[in-house]
Amino acid sequence: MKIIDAGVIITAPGRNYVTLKITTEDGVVGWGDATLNGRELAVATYLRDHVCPLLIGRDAHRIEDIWQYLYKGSYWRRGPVQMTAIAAVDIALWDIKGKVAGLPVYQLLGGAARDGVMVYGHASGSSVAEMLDDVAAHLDEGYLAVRAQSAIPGMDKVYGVPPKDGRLYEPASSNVPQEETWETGPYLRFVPTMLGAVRERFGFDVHLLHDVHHRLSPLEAGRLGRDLEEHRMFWIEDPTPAEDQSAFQLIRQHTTTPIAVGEIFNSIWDCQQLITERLIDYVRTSVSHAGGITHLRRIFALADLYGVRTGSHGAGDLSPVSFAAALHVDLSVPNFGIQEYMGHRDPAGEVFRTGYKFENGYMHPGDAPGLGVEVDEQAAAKFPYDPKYLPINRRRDGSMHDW
Ligand code: EZ4
Ligand code: CO
Repeated sequence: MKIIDAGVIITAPGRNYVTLKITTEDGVVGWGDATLNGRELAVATYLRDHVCPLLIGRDAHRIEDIWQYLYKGSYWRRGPVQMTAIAAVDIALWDIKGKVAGLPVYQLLGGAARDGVMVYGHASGSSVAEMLDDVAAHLDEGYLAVRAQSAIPGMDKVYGVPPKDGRLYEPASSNVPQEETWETGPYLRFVPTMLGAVRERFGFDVHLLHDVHHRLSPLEAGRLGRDLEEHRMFWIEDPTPAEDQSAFQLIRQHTTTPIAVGEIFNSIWDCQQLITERLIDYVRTSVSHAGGITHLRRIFALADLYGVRTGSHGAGDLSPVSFAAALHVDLSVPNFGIQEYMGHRDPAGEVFRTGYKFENGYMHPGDAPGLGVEVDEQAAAKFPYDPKYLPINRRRDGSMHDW
């Protein structure tokens, strides 16, 4: 079944998304997500100029071979741009295979290993009281797991807390990155109290998560983990910049608070040491940034061997196409842990027609053949690309810090 067309759609229904459309000779269309927040056009160009021409005439059914052809064939391997591009192709080919088979993708992956996929939502506030109300709202909606982030006294802007004007907390609204100020001391002093307040009000039945967003040193992360032990966290996420994998040995020596890492990883090699030395508890690689369903399954299989569970990234900058793909993988792997679900704000729903469902804290991708998401190209054309950058962090002395 030959591929006869491959093209890229860039649209901004609320935020930027890059979508790959692959068409086969018998008219089957597959969709892939190629969105790399803040660097969207690099992936779009990589696909348009270097990948799409190579797809024409290839057999859409040979997913593994096409994956290897694009990965090994580029000579310059890995990196977020290439791996997001390969992911888009891979996701679109799984969509096609499902549509041709008349089966939802999770059935092709071995079928459902559970009835539903537990997701966590984002609760936040510009004060602890406001954050607690947001946790309550999530519990009312049925969530069993909630990530809590709050503004920190003495700090101007903090990751995970949206501005009052209803804008998203990332990306920045301007055409240069918004600058934020980071101070480790106030953060480390405040966070245990903030998360303790959640336990005080809601008890220990709700799964509680927190994203550190790569900002601490290994020793600081060990101290935070230790301070949070009494609050029995589901996890703390990205405690340190994780390209330094051996740093996690130090964190592990100091705390039993579970650690989740990997949303910015793009290959199995990025998490090899973390998994094989059991330095983390959850691997957060995503289907769209880590080489698609084909490569993500390989990472998750390695993780399973070492008792590491999955906890994939699912922020709003991953389009509904990759969110659906994530749910298919989540439903089918033995070592699923949890799935992040930030949702997509309208008008994203005008462009992406989804079939996945949320019920009582669990999600299901639905049973439509393929991924179960269709893209309305006419609607997409109404929302032109809108250049945006993620924010950056500086310390008070002006030096750059991890965001
Ligand atoms: O900052 O996806 O856990 N979720 C996150 C996200 C990331 C964004 C970056 O584009 O850390 O909110
Ligand atoms: Co994160």
